[in-house]
Amino acid sequence: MTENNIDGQINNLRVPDHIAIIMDGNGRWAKRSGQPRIAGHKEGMNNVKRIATTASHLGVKVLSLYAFSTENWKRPSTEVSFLMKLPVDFFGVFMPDLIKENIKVVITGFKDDLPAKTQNVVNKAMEDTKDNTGMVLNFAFNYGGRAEIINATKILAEKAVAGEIKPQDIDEKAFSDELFTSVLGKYADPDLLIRTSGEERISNFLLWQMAYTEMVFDDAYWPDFTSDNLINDIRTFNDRDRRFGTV
Ligand code: V07
Repeated sequence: MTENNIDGQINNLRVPDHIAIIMDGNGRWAKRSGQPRIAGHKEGMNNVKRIATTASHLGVKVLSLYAFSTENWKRPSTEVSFLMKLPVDFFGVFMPDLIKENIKVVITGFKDDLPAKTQNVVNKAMEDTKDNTGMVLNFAFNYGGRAEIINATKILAEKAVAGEIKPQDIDEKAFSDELFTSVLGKYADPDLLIRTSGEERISNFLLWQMAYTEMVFDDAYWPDFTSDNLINDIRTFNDRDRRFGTV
């Protein structure tokens, strides 16, 4: 945890190392002002940059954002196509800011199932930022918690069949090593999950990794979620007692 006191404005804020966010409410944000859903997604994308910048300045080590779930393919095809272009827009507009902020981009999810163009763009973004030493911006993209667990299980089963691992050697460490989040090293498990827009569910995000995560549900729609919301939610987190099942 990083102690933060930016210019004396943010006193005694203990900033969690890994914050995960379910960016919900983009469609409702658009509907509220009579706009199509995609207008909400676009504004939501702009907010990713604002919140990532704030998190980086606060000293967050990993910011994980749930961008697209393995279930989202069931949405209307026009919306899916639009969403698949958002990473292209995002890096097209914000790559210079990410470089300036020393942010490293990682993608966790089933990347191979993405359209080729989207894959190329995200691979290039990871490549262009791989030597950055600041905050890790982790996009959970075509991600699903159960699918991730099954994927890890298959890998371990294949290793067992190939004689590379003994079933009795499968422990929490061996299992975590096969999850997408293993690239996050010691920060693989979020300390704090924030879900915007008032819904109080995990919705198949980071199931294994959230065993001990504190959850804060914020009523703001994602496009309206500001740095002040983030700081308030961190304060809520700070006010809770984390005991990891001990007394
Ligand atoms: C998406 C904007 C944020 C609110 C949630 C719905 C819409 C950024 C990305 C993104 C993903 C991968 C990547 C770089 C950027 C994104 C989707 C939707 C599918 F490498 N925002 N955003 N991807 N929205």
